[in-house]
Amino acid sequence: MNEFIQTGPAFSNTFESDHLLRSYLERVMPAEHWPAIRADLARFGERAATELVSLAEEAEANPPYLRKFDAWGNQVDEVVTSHAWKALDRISAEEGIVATGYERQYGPWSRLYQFAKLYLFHPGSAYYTCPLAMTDGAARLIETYGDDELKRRTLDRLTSRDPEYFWTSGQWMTERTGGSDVGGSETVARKKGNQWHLEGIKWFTSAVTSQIAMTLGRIEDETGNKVEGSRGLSLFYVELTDDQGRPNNFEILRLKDKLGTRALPTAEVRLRNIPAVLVGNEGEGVKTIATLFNVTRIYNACTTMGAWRRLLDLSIDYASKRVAFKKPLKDHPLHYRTLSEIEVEFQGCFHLMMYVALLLGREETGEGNANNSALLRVLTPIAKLYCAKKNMRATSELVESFGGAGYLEDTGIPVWLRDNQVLTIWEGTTNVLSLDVLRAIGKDNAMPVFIEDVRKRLSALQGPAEVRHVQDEVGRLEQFVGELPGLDAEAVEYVAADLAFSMGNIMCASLMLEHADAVVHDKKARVAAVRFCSRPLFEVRIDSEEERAAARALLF
Ligand code: MFK
Repeated sequence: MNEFIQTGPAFSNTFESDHLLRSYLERVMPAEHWPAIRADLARFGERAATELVSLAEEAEANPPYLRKFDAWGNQVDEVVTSHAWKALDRISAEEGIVATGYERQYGPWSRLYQFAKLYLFHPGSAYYTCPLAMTDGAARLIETYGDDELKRRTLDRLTSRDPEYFWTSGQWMTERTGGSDVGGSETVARKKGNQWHLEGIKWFTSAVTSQIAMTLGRIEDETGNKVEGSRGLSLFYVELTDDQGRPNNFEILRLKDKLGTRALPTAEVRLRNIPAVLVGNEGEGVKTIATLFNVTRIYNACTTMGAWRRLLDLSIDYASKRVAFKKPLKDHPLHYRTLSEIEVEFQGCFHLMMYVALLLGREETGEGNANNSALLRVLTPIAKLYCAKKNMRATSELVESFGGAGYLEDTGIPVWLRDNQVLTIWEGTTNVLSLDVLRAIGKDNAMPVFIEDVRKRLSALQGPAEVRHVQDEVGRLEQFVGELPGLDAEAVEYVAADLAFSMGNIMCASLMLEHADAVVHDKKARVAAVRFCSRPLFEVRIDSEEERAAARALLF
């Protein structure tokens, strides 16, 4: 009898094995910083490939549960999490996954270093990166809008490396009436004396075990009057536990039964006059919390890339081990073509994500040029939506690349499919973020800045055909922008996703060419850039009013 047993896929030190990460950082980081950063990432890459993997598996196998009452009938609302989940919290603090961005030891490059570490951390974090994203966003928000008292109370904790002192933050935004359309939120904020209190239900509260949360409430005056819509919402800071560590004037109604991210406790909560502190101006809650979700959106892009790299590495390794039709999968033309196209897409997205991290670091340290803010503003939603969606498509292909094994839970492959799906959803769906790109273009004049940034990068490169192709595609984008004033609002919204993906394509292409030009000895970078650029990049399809009506009539 044939006793054949297939060897499974494996991986090693995730920094040392990541050619693109190393070559990119080595190129971009100043020479005086690189040795220290390299040493830390190399050490962490080993931890990411060993200890973190075991912890993530343990956390996934022991999902959190809600202990609603104790044995004597007292309502305790305790979310019980696994040993591994708690260990991931401690490790994230020790490793400075949030802190690195605020210590600013490497000036504008601190964020790049931090996001490189986050990228390595994520695939073995069981989504502990979700609370960390919100913690980082809250720190940035409090740094920007908090008063001295709030800063004193929270900032050191949110950015601490001491696990005993470290706090995480939730971002409680979504309600039953207000998901993407946060303006529909029903939570009411009332003031008694000098103290605000919030009452309402928050429908999705990830990081419910955090110490604090940033949330929105609609201010109601003594006569019961409220301003409707998003202009009536204000931002509040709440502390989640009382002196005995119990929920502080809120109730955990249930934990969500999610498709994936099962180690992460996401809850539905009822606020019962929870004491709150107003942050920023009354009625500017959405605008103020945007500071937080613009950070979490960059986390989303970064964690997407970490997840993508891991599954792709597993698939590449497996392609060397698995033999079919008398040769390894890697020698089958259709198989290596499929994986190489995914690698090319990955590299484009990687450059886009890292560029946004660099822009964020420059912004926060005042080292950016005059265009930095507008570029960061528009590339944040583009990076989030573009990376998440491209990864989701790649994930389906990569799961398939394992054949039947990819469909078996105990290979550890299906979890990527479940978990990656959240990345296109949380912190704004693809369509909502495409509309945010329009907002950035309309309000922050981001389009000329975007075009100038790409043109400047391309003009510094030698002129092979692919550079000219990208230049032509930028020309098509510019021509479309010229036509925009002639389109009505519905026509513009209709093409918002096409526009966002076209801008993503063009930015990725220019960044890949720049990298390939700078690392001339690196043939892989050139091959990836040429392959990425040898296809249409500007892909906006403008339908007439009749065509749009016909598209709608297909469905409704
Ligand atoms: C990992 C595990 C996850 C577990 C499961 C998760 C599943 C559940 C997912 C979640 O619940 S995560 C939370 C996701 N929710 C969002 O990300 C919200 C998505 N919706 C949006 O982003 C909408 O675009 C938005 C709510 C912001 C629309 O708000 P408005 O108030 O209707 O729009 P408006 O009036 O244009 O914007 C108000 C102000 O905010 C404006 O400023 P001004 O007052 O000065 O005019 C905008 O310019 C500003 N603003 C909006 N978005 C901004 C922004 N400013 C900077 N950056 C932005 N991105």
